[in-house]
Amino acid sequence: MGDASAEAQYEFIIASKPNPTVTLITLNRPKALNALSSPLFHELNHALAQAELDKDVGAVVLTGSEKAFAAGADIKEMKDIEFAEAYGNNFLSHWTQITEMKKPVIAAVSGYALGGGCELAMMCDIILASPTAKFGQPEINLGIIPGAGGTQRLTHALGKSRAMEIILTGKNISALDAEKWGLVSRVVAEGEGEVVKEAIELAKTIASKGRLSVMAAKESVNTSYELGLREGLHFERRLFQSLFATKDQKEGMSAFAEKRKAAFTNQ
Ligand code: CO8
Repeated sequence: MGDASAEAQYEFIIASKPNPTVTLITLNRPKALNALSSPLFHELNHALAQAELDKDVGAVVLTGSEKAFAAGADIKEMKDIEFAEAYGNNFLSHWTQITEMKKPVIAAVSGYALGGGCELAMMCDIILASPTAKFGQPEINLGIIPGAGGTQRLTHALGKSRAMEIILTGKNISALDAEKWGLVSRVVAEGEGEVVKEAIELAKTIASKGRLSVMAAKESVNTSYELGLREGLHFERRLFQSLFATKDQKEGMSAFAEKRKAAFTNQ
């Protein structure tokens, strides 16, 4: 069921709760193929902050339309920006708030995920793709380079040679190649709304786990991007040990021993 009060307050996105434990955020600028603008990010950041605060919510799904997850940053909004303004106001700096989320965010991608759209999907924790999904970093065709992680996250996902080819030519990656190359975790079945349905199911599954261990797992996986193996393993071990201070660890292990389903309380 959609949450009508949440839907009413935004112009460029729709926020709803298809399940009490899941927030669904839908980018909603259909005429501009969900081109990402500053006002849109303002709303997105607000909806994400609400989801982070909502005690019932355990995971977030971010999606677009059937035709476009997002066709990039809004070129018309950007085209006249001068260096002094871009640099002086740290242009795009508030577009990455999604990476600060403690709760997992799943991108459900149909159609175009280009430029900033591809980068936004890559800022999420898991990407599910519909067979129509097309990923790419076409910035080179506009005389710029990716500005919100494309040269970094795509290279981590695909390796140097493939990332170079994609970024230097601006050509798109099909859903099947994205799956084969590890950019997305899987391509779902064909059909309108299928990828969102799958993403909501996945979000519900994650939300049914203990919140503290989900957050710790997300933090630990993300740390593997930042640290070398030795420091990463050390960080993981310390987080692992700290979870023995939680009630959820006692409950999870007792439930296993007593052959019953764990009732996590997120404490
Ligand atoms: N910005 C502004 N408007 C756009 C954008 C965009 N990125 N993409 C599409 N639109 C608009 C079109 O101008 C058009 O508007 P109108 O009807 O008023 O002419 C409408 O959406 C429909 O688009 P098309 O008619 O072009 O639709 P097609 O189906 O023919 O083509 C494409 C679809 C191939 C996706 C095509 O629209 C396209 O190439 N779009 C631009 C893709 C692109 O270059 N993206 C990269 C932008 S630069 C960028 O993202 C920098 C990243 C910065 C960091 C972001 C942080 C998250």
